[in-house]
Amino acid sequence: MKFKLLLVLAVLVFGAAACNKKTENPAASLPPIKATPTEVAQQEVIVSENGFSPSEITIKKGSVVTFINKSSKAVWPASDPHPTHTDYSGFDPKKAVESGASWSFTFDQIGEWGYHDHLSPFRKGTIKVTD
Ligand SMILES: [Cu+2]
Repeated sequence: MKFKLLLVLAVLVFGAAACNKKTENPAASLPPIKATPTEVAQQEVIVSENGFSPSEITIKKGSVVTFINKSSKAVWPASDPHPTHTDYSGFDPKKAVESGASWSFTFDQIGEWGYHDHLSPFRKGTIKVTD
């Protein structure tokens, strides 16, 4: 009787183990993707009362630019032309970036992108995206 119970337990345990193996994530057995830090660069643009700094940057395609609002008012970095932002329509947070907050955007289109602060359009900058 005791042996039978053990046998049932053993079957249950092995059965559960087999099930677990089936649901295991197949990606877990793949080799890890190597990080290529040279391909994805990070660039910061500070927004202050004086505008964007640096106002002109050159980055590689796929780089991330983070606009950090260090001014006392909300800012809204967006692609030219104002107010439609159609040159590079994705380059637009679609809302204001509050004082103290930041907004990041990945530039994956090659070109020279003029931009402005949608809330104070006289503040301007340029981001050159190269291959
Ligand atoms: Cu605008």
